[in-house]
Amino acid sequence: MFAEVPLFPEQASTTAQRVDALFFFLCAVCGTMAVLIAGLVLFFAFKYHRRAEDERTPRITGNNPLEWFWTITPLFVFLIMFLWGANIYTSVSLPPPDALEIFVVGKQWMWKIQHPSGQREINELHVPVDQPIKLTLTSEDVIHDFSVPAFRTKIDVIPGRYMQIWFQPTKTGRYHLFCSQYCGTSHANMVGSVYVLEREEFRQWLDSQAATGSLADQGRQLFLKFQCITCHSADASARAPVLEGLYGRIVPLKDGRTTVADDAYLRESILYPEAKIVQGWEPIMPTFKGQVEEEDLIKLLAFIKSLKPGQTPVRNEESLPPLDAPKVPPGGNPKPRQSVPTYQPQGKSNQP
Ligand code: HEC
Ligand SMILES: [Cu+2]
Repeated sequence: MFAEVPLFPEQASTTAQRVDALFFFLCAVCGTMAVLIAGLVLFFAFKYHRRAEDERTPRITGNNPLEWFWTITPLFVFLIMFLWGANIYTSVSLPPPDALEIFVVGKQWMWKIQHPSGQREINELHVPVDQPIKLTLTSEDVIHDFSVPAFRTKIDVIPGRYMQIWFQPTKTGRYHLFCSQYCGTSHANMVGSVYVLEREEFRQWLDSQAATGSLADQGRQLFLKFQCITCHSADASARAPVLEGLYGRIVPLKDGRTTVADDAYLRESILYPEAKIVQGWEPIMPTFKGQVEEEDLIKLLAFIKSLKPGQTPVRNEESLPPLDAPKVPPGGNPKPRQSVPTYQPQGKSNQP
């Protein structure tokens, strides 16, 4: 039975070996010290035990060289552990610029994944091999923890925040995905699989999945649906700042501070617009908290991030058909419709 329980997960990412090396070092140091101390306790207990009723312990006033030795030596050993750990930590938190960004939303009790090209999955994550993958994660409810032991990837997923981690798979195959933070009744079911595919296979997989446009395209539709466009048009003299090229820029604020327009700032601007007011504008933007779900927020962000000069959509009102437009489309309707909605400037209606 125990033969099926792996003692150690596979090493399937570029960080796996580095994490394991540090782990074995920690185990070796702790193990050596534990054995050494336990051994010495036994040895001293035996060697120095009281042999006669009137035996007295000699007065020992200390040994400076010895004390220096056992203070400085552990200090160095701990510093090695710290620097080694900090080195691995920084390298897993700073994704390389060519990383493929995938979005993860944790929710009681599932993982919802969004690919930049619009494909979605639940409790499954398909990625290409030998490619750095950057995950941007958030939660819809409580704290979860995204953990793929084979990649030695593990990060808390916190509501209201974007967390980031990256990994580079080195082997194709299927690996376990866990939520490793107790998050409620069905926490144990919040598991899934990561499929690492050859690049070509991954492309085929993407093609085989239905996607209604890229994340940015879907975000564009939401931008129209939530009427952001009525204020954020392409006209800089309008009611709100133009959002083109905003991402990554330094934004001057009303109170004299500045901030970088990163993911967290965009998120805050939509959910808590009053938190940071852009210099030169009035705080008239309504909050979209409670209206925009986490997954939609990711799409809106993808849209704003991709928005280049000249790409702001045209406002709906500006594209109304002219008043004398034909009521029947060219080519004619097969059956005459009962009620054709017509534009009535006086506010009257011709509905029956
Ligand atoms: C009623 C008009 C209005 C609507 C609707 C509106 N906004 Fe705004 N928005 C503003 C104004 C005004 C500002 C600048 C003042 C501020 O920071 O709150 C702003 C600021 C922002 C900023 C920060 C801009 C910058 O230059 O730093 C973002 C991002 C943003 N809005 C996104 C959105 C999105 C997305 C929507 C739709 C879900 C939306 N807004 C809907 C008026 C609006
Ligand atoms: Cu969970």
